[in-house]
Amino acid sequence: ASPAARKVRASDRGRFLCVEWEDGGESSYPCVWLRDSCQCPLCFLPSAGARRLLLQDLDVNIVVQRVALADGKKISITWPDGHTSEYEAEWLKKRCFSEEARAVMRADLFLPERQYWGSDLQLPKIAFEEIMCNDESAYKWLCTLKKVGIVLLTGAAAKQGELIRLGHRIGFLRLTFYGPTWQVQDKADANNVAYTTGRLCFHTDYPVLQHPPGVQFLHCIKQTAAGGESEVVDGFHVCNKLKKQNPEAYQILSSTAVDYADVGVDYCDFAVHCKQRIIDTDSRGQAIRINYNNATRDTVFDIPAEKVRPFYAALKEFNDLLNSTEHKFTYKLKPGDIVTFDNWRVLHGRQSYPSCSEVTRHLEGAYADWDVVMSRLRLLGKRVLSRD
Ligand code: OGA
Ligand code: NM2
Ligand code: ZN
Ligand code: ZN
Repeated sequence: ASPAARKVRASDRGRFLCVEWEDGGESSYPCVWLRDSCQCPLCFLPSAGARRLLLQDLDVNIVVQRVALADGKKISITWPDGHTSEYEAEWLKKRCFSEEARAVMRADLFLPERQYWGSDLQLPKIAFEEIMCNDESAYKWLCTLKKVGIVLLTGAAAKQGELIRLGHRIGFLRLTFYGPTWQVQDKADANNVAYTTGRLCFHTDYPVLQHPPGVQFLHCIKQTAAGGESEVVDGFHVCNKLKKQNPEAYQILSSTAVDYADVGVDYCDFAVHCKQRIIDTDSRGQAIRINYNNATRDTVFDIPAEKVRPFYAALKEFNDLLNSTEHKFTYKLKPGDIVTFDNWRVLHGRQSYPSCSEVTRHLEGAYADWDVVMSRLRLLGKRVLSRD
């Protein structure tokens, strides 16, 4: 139950609307935003939840002419040209511009909470069929995926096609040059190092794409007796450690544009090239995406020669931290397991296994975008927590 408004008034010569709430709080709204956010049918298309008002028709210096409050619930404004706008108190309260209110709104929409982990990871596990048919379980799965960065789904059938079903559960999968889903197994003339029996050092998938897939699914269909163990590490946690331990290395990795290349044929022929910083940061210097696959890092390196050796020194330091026993977690997938993880945060690898004329290990893989996963998470949250 949101509090009702006690009093409304214009302030700063009509540039702001001030709302006093029944609980004693006060909120101040810039008039240009109020006019821009008018919910009337001329200014807003409810069926699309979208603004019809054009920016060219918005006066950034607009002031209110008259304000009124009806039973604490409805605030109406008359503008100088005679247009009127109405706002629900609850709607306004949610959009309060105070630091605290914005932090609540932000947390609600983007669930930014992170739980860092190292070798002590308690790998979260949920039954695959549970998340497929139960909304509460699906909500728990995606919340944990966002917060921890990794969840193991167990008990899927040990055959191809389960990831297509999982894709339908969230919405849709991300198509790439390796196909809608892809088969990780030892292949003749492999077009990717993943399709050999070799060791894969810690990497994120597909940094060669401008917008690398946010979420990755690996479904174990067949597992080799010897070798083939999986490794994961919390890249964001390691970034925090690197920043403390060697700020210069962190600075180099978060500013140097590294060339990536992937050329070949799979779903169709491809020649993909891209520049990525290995550690992508937000405006406050916090890591928000790791873009690192040593296999697809190009031999073309478009930086001045004198910066090359310091770059490698920084990368080595990062690589050493990723591989420290304190940070990495090792496990082995069983047929029917589906590991789901944040490909922007969690780096993954696998140990090598003996090559053999028949296929002894087979994973089916797929990607999804964070936009799609977060969308499903919000919808499940609304239903499960029965908010609005
Ligand atoms: C990959 C990969 C892991 C594995 O295909 O990119 O990381 O266990 N595979 O084979
Ligand atoms: N596969 C597994 O960045 C990469 O090349 C990761 C992608 C081939 C789809 C591997
Ligand atoms: Zn309007
Ligand atoms: Zn991979």
